Parts: sequence; structure tokens; C-alpha cells
Amino acid sequence: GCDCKKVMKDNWLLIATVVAVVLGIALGLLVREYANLSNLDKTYFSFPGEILMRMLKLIILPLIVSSMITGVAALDSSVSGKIGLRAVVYYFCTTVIAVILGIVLVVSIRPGVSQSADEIDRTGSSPEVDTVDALLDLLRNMFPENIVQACFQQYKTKREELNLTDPNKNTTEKNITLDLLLATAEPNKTKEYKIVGLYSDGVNVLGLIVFCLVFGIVIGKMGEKGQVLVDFFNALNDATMHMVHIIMLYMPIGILFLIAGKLIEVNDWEIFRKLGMYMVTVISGLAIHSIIILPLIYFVVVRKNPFRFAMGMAQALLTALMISSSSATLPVTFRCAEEKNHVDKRITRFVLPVGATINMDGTALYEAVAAVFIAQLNDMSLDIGQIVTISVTATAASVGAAGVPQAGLVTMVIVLSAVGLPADDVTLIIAVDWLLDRFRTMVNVLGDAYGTGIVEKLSKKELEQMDLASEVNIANPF
Ligand code: DAS
Repeated sequence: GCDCKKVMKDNWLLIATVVAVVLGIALGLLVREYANLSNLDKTYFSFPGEILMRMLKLIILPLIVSSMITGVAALDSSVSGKIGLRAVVYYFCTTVIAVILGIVLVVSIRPGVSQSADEIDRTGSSPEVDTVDALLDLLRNMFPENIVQACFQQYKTKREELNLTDPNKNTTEKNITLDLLLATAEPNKTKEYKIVGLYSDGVNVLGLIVFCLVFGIVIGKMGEKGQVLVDFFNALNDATMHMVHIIMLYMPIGILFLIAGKLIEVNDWEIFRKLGMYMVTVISGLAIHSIIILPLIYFVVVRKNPFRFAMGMAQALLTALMISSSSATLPVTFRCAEEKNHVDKRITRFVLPVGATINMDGTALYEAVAAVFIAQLNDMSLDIGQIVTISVTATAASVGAAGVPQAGLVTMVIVLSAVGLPADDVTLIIAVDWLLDRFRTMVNVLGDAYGTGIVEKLSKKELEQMDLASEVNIANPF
């Protein structure tokens, strides 16, 4: 009937993306079986997927700058302060709940007790990191020395340092070092490398957000003089969202080759058996958090159907599952929250970029589970003090992780070194991280999305007052 036609019209992109995922998996498995591609062919094969990732990363910068600045400028500073506080309280509470859930599960399921560490072959290497220094990195990155440089932050990946660029190097090694992004402390100083999970593909997002927050408040307060800037960034935001729409038209094709390209790259399935219980622990924790805890919080506060809201976010959740980057998913998260779930733009523009960067429930749960799992693998019993340390550092490390693939793996080194576990043990769980990363990224995006609905509901009064005020202005503009 006609409603079926309407459903098709409204959701054709989601349906096309789901079809693309299924085709991508089928194509990947077929190519694995029947065509033994060289490493070079594999790179060509996932090339269309790489293009999608690059387009999404490209749009991150104008999207975050324009949405943050216009989002904050649209609110007067007393209101934005309250909204910001509600958002941060929501982020902190849901992240802590996720960590506690993870700890409870890994302590009761005990996935690492039967298994021993030497049964698992280590792959790759992870550099040592000093806990305090890495945590201080969070603060350092909030204040970039040079805002332009922060937008185009130069950083070396370990791949360049170990010149792993030759295609014959086995892909597992390349993946590991590629994702352990190392930012040079000072380009001209000694080559002291730090792990900073914050550079989301070349952009120091947290530093940018802090700058846009202050800049938006300032031009919002400038009244007439600042209006030209507010109008400029509003127009930039509209243009950017139109470009996002264009990118999304390409998404099904990009995702098809992204998932197919990934499947033909994976060569060690044995490791999935050895780490089976660990993966079950992580995935069940993520499932409980996203199917029970977050919807319950949303329902209690907003009094609406949480699963209908989640369905509205489906395109963004599927994108997060496919590209395992919440920053790169942000453009889609915006469109779903605003167009499908009709969340007020004054909330989404202000809350989503911050959420995508510091609110990572999935990552926090994962880092707590992985740290305890590694302790179990090393037959190390943790006392309550160490459990608390893991909970606190997992929360902090998830704030510090950027919305890039496997950032949670990078910042987890902080958690391990905080409880005296060898940082190198990260290499025990790297081989399955590419899959778990997708699921935790999906939970990260879901947590951010529910956050917009919750903060909007809690800020209903302020938003109505602002609407009233703007009507009054229109009524008697002089
Ligand atoms: N992939 C990260 C994200 O985009 C999460 C993680 O690595 O833990 O949210």
C-alpha cells in the first residue's frame, strides 16, 4: 500500500546500506575463498571504502567548527552553561555505569582464568607510555598552541617510523602500528613520542571543541557586531550538512567495499576461538548497556519509546558499525538526530560534537573488561584498590580516546600501566580488536544520540523561554 511506498521513500538509504552490508560480507567471503589476491590487489579492493572514509573525515572539520560555534552562539551563556552541565553529567554517569557493568561481567564470567597468556600469540608491539604523562595529554590537547595547526595536526604514525609502507609487510603488523597513532611532542624537539588517542585523523578534536566553545560564547555575546560571524557559521553549517547528504548517497557503495575489503584481510580465525569468552564478555556488556541501561535512562527522563528513537538512529549506528569511527559517523549522527528524531538543533549542534569526543560508554566498558581480562591471563589477582584504579583510568582513557578506529586500544595502555600490567599485553587482544571496535563504536554513538534526546528534555524550559523571547522580538522588533 501507500504507507509501504512511504517507508521505502523515507528509508531507502538505510535499506540500501543494509543490502550493501550483506553484499559486502558475501563478496568478501567469496573473494577469500576463490581468489587469492596479492596485498596490492587487496588495497585496490577496499579502495572505494577508503574513499568513503576520507570524505567523512574531510567533513569532520567544517562540521564540528560550524555546529559548535553556531550551537553555542544560539544559546545565551547562562543557558549553554546549564545545557553543557547536563550533558557532561549524563556523559559521566553513563560512562561510569558502563565501566561498573563491564567490571561485574568480567569478574563473574572470568574469561581469562582458564586461558593462559602464552597460548595466545602476540602480534605487533605497543610502545611504553607513562600513565601520568598520557593523562596530562588530555589537558594539554584541550589547549592547542596554534588553532590552525590543531586543525591540521601533523603526526607520525608508527608505520612511517618503521617504514612499513611496503605492501608485502603482513597486514596484521601494519594495522597494529597504523592505529597506535604517535604524535610528536614537539616537531622540532627530541623525537619523544606520546600516545595521544585524541588526534582524530589529523584533527585535534578536543582542542578544536574547546576553542569553538569559547569563540561561540564570545561572538554570541557581541550582539550586532558578532552577528555577521554567527550568520557566516550558520551558513557554513547548512552548506556542510548539504555536503553530508551528498556523501551519504555514496555510502552504500563505500560500505560494501569497506566490509568486503576487511573480510579478505583477516587471516587468523583461530584467535577468535582462543579469545571467545573474552569477546562474549565484551559484547554481552555492550548489549546490556545499549539494550537495557541506555533505553531505560532515556525512557525515565524523556517518557518516550527508546527503541523508536534508536530506530531513528539506525543509519548512524550502522555507519558506526561499518567504519568504527564515531567522529567520522558524526555527520550521519547529526542527520539522524535532527531529521529522524527531530531533536532541537540548538541541542544537537552543541552536544553531539562534544559527545562524540568525550562520551564513549562502549570504549570505557571495553577497556575495563580488557584490563581485568589481561590480569586474569597473567594469573594476577586484583584487589579492590586496583579494581577502582582500573575503573577510574578506564573512564578517563575513554574520554581521551578519539573517535578513530581502535583509539580505545591505544588509550588502554594507560589503564594497564596504572595497575602495573605490562603495556605490551595489549598485543594479546589486538587481533580481535577490529571487530570489537565496531560494536563499541556503535554503543558510543548510541550513547551520544540518547544524550541529545535526554538533554533536550531536561532543557525544555530554557528552550521554550528562548522561543518565547524570539517571538517577542519578532512581534515588536524595535
Ligand atoms: N573506534 C572508537 C570510536 O570511534 C572507539 C574505540 O576505539 O574504542 O568511538
